Amino acid sequence: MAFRITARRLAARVPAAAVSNPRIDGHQKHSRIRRRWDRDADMDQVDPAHPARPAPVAATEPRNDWTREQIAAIYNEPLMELVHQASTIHRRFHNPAEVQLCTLMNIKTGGCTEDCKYCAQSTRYQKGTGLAAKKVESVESVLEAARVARDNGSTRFCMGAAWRDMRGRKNSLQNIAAMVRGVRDLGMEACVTLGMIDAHQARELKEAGLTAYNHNVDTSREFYPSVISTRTYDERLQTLGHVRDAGIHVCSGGILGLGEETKDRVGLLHTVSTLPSHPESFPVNALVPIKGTPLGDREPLAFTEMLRTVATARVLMPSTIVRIAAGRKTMSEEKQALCFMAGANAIFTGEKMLTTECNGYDEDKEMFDRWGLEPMKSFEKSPKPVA
Ligand code: SAM
Ligand code: DTB
Ligand code: SF4
Repeated sequence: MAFRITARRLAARVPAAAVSNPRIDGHQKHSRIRRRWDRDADMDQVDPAHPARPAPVAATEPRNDWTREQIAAIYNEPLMELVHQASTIHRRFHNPAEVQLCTLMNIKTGGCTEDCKYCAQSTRYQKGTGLAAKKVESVESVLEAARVARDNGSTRFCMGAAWRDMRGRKNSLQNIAAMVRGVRDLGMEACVTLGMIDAHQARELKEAGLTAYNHNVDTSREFYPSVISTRTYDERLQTLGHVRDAGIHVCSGGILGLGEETKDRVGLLHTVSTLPSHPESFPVNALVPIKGTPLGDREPLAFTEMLRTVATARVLMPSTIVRIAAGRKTMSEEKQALCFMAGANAIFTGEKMLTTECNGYDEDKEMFDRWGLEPMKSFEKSPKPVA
């Protein structure tokens, strides 16, 4: 069972009417938050605003039976309360000082047949983006970049290719298997993102030693068709199933700021947190608007939505690594710190994402020093603190 509901916790329940009056005045609202904070101190309560659900802050193990209503209730908590709860859970499941450093390399730039409206690498928008397609990088050049990443403290190397899928790419897959083996020989975790793969391809990657496969569901099932028409949500989920069945860690997250609504961010969180096993990694991308793509002129997402998504992910999937992915370059250090406080514990570092800029190694080292953060060790997270 995911939660231990004790008599003491049930006794802590206050009448719902006392806390759910929408006309509650400022002072009462304040003391409501305080009362809940007081009780959180011993992490032993039922959420009075939602007595049907035990407060997730008491979680001692992951669960995957969340409803959309429960997720929306968590997402819409008063923000400081949500961050506090996420932070409390984060400390129970992880060492809060540790943040995983991951470096990304585009091993096949541009020329993609898909129509993802946010993407610089789709051929559909090539006239506007001006991005030329390139050939696949050589194994040597990839391993050289991985060595630089390792020497700068990265423990995971992620290789991305602008492909719809791996059909008819037998040679490329063999090349990529060699890259994976080389990265693993450097003592790093290896991740790839190559579009859709089948069960056989997943097994081949597993045999090469692949640690994780990145394949984002991106948004809610409902909003997805307004962003991508060339492949379905279910096809995305099928690939995730092949990855999981092959014994490879699943890295699947989303992209925010596409024009979606709160219910779509809740839908995204619902999809990943109700998979049979949670993804080991959940990347949160904020749209980097690319000139020439259909979403090139979108206004930036409010940071509070990013923070709510990070914090809610931490509450729903307590063991998962929550990764701040695209969009970090334009976030202030203080905003990033708030995300770390709310449970984010991985970043991409090292000058370049796929086609856009990333925060550099030195810049991130300095930030870590200022905030008392340290790079997560590969494979062996420090023992988690005892609750
Ligand atoms: N082609 C593969 C695929 O689509 O799975 C792998 C690469 S794709 C670029 C990986 C992810 O990067 C996307 O699913 C999306 O979440 C994110 N991404 C791509 N372009 C982005 C942008 N302009 N801003 C933010 N995130 C972006
Ligand atoms: C993920 O979720 N984000 C990364 C990684 N996985 C492959 C990619 C972000 C791409 C940002 C836009 C670009 O650089 O083109
Ligand atoms: Fe292709 Fe991936 Fe870009 Fe979509 S996100 S256009 S599949 S490279």
